[in-house]
Amino acid sequence: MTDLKKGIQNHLLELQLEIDDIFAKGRDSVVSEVNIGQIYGGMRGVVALACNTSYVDPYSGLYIGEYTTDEFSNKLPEEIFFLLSTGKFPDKKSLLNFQSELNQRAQIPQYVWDVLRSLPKDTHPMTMLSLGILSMENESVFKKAYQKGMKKSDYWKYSLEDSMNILAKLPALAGGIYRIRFGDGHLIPHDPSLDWSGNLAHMLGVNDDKGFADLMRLYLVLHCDHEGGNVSAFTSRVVNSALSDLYYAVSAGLNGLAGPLHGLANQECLRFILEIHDKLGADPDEQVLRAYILDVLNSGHVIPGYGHAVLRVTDPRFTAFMNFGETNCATNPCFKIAKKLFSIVPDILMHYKEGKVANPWPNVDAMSGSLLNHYGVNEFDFYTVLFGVSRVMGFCAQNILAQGLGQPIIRPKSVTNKWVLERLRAKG
Ligand code: NMX
Ligand code: MLT
Repeated sequence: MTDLKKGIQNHLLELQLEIDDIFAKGRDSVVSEVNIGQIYGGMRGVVALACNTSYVDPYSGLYIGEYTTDEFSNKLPEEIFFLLSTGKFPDKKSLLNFQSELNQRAQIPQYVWDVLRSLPKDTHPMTMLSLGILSMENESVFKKAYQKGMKKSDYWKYSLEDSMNILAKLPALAGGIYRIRFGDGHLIPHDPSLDWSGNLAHMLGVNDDKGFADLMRLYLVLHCDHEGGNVSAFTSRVVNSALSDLYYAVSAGLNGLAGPLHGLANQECLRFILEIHDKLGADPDEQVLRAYILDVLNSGHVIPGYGHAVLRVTDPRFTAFMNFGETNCATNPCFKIAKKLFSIVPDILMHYKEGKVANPWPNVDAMSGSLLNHYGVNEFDFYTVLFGVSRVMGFCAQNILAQGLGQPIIRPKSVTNKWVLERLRAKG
């Protein structure tokens, strides 16, 4: 048994003991009330599911295990996947074994490229990523084992296998999508001497600058997971709870991530910054920029990269990216505009329409695109693919642990307006 599998098994035993203790103390205890506004308002703030990979504190941001964003942001993505799924960082030997496993499973079947090359030339890269994963669904070992009648207690082990096969292929899949969609279509071979993020940087074929490889590492760490309620992770979890294998569940999660209010804000931020650069110049006057931002808001559009459903402070992931930019591309025009927006937008959002925006501060997307642009990845339609490569780690870890804990199909109750009205009448 690999160190990763052993680590997950031990983590599941620990988590199960915690859950047994919680149930013994108060299985019927109420932790959250749901009001009518929340039923119609996206369940905002409703505590309705357990997720033990990560947690988002509204005032201190993302924790993975006990580690703050600042404490884990210097790690390798492979170490992060270990932490998400086992609750601990790997030792050196376990890390090397994991990286070797990923290298052995990195080869993508030719039919995947045939599918992707058959698509219209202007297909969105997120469509290509979701489809690329789904096209391999027939490789699922979970599905084959389920059809043979495997025990429920083994589900997570086969989902771990599917996870390893999917994660291993993501750098080549993302690199190939970039080369097919934006380049000469020539695929750059996987380099077994490079780690997971190093291979992604390599197979994009954009920039062999060490700074770009460092950015890819940081990028794949910071986007990995964001507790269980974000659209992409929650979608993936709900789909996998029906025992749809991880190829279906990962593809579904990526489809959620492709939304402009979620992962696609990643690309929309750079589009926004480039429009400012084109219309107002590289160093716009503050008052002119304020007027521009208000025009965007008054036209009914959101300011991409700002706001959050849970956070009520500047996203620590934004801060990590900004610190990277200060060190590596402080004079880049897009980076400077992104910084200027950071000095202006929160104040505007705080006061706009009596402060209707619950969180006026930047989220993970407000800075990341400017850094990619600096290193020559100018096709911002591709940016969310990088977000997706990282987020698949969270999808896989959350679903492996949920299966290992025997969590059932997710199926909350919906009600009609009629039901709500009758409820209100009964309350008088
Ligand atoms: N610009 C303009 N208006 C905003 C913004 C923003 N950045 N954020 C929220 N609002 C509006 C929101 O549209 C709503 O308006 P209305 O009542 O007219 O529909 C009002 O403020 C209240 O919304 P909130 O409760 O503050 O935000 P909610 O929790 O509903 O949504 C987001 C959270 C992240 C979807 C929202 O802040 C947003 O649309 N941000 C811009 C898009 C973005 O950056 N998304 C990426 C999030 C992170 N990620 O990677 O997924
Ligand atoms: C994420 O990383 O998923 C985003 O910040 C959105 C969220 O947490 O809802």
